[in-house]
Amino acid sequence: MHDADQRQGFNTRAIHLGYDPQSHQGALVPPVYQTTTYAFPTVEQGAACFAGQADGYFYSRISNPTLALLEARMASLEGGEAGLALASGMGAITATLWTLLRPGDEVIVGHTLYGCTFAFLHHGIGEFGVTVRHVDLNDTLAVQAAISPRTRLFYFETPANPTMQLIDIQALVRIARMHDVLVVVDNTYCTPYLQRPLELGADLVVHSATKYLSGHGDLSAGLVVGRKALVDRVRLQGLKDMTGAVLSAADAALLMRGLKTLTLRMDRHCSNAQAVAQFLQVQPLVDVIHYPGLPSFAQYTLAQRQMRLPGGMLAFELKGGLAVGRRFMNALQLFTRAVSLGDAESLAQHPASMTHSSYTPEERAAHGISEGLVRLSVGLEDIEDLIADLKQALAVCA
Ligand code: 7XF
Repeated sequence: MHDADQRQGFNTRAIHLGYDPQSHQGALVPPVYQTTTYAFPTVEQGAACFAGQADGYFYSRISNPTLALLEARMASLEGGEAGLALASGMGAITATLWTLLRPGDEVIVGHTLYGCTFAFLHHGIGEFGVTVRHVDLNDTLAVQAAISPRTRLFYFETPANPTMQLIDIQALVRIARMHDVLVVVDNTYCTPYLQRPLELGADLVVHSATKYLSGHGDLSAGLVVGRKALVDRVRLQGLKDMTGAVLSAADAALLMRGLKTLTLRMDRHCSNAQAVAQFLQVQPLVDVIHYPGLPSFAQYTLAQRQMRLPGGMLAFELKGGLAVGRRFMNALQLFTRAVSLGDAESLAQHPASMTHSSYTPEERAAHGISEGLVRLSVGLEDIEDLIADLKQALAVCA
């Protein structure tokens, strides 16, 4: 019996939790339940499932045994009671917010957010009667001033995509508790290996599992983790009735394969990113660099306290702004010009024209996303080769 429990280590749980090969013909790797529907022994049993009076699978848009194993593993790794797998990060975010917010409600969100999350807030749920307020969530007075009796939740990324700004989760949770407000954290950049918001008091964590959790750029997935009562609501409203953003069982199985090597990959992402940041920091052409592992990073102390390691993402600006940034990116030979993050391959992208093009130029300026910002997702290649590529691309710009 390999059924790991919460006392076992992170890696052991990522590999074994919830699965006993002896219950599955000895198969080392869990079988994939490639089925949409489930046979009821009797009409009465089917009715009880639909009424929520009996446990059991009845339709894979709602639940599936392969997804259930993934959900149990992610719940354990995040330190939450329950998990929910969805078809994408946006599936997880939209299902969660559609479930928790109603017309007339207010939501307080971080200063900067991933472009499609921003678009969903302002052009999706914002057009259905929810008021969205961006606040500097590290400014306690500003947060308190923005709260009203209609405020239902705080929503943010830490580090934020693409600015790398951090939010002090514990400090914000303290304010949320005083006002009966839920705290929802997008933990995509960190994964539960680097940061566990639920242990700091957050109510729900959402993920784009398309990134580090799967880790190989070959699937789209999202996850929600937190208290069972909340996650059940997201499953039965946001997933089942509102978005239908169900993850395929085959992708759930691939995602579980990714989880088995999560900490090994994250350790390498972080050490490579640290070396890249230290290299870039001393280049004459680099104007400003944002990486939580640099002592010059404005929130270095918070990063040390809140994150196990500083992560694999960084952003920087070159002297000469957008024009030089473009020349630099076009000169890269090993870094791939692509959006997304957390893959084995190192990726470089331009937030203003790519991931954050759903902001208007005025909105980008107001939300701290400069037009010349270059974002790197540092991969798993040999660090000497990554540095050599950056060096030759900088030489082209000099
Ligand atoms: O729906 P997806 O799986 O692509 O996840 C959406 C999402 C949610 N939260 C954060 C912090 C994200 O970064 C993303 C997706 N970001 C990619 C990027 O920034 O490169 C998307 C490429 S347009």
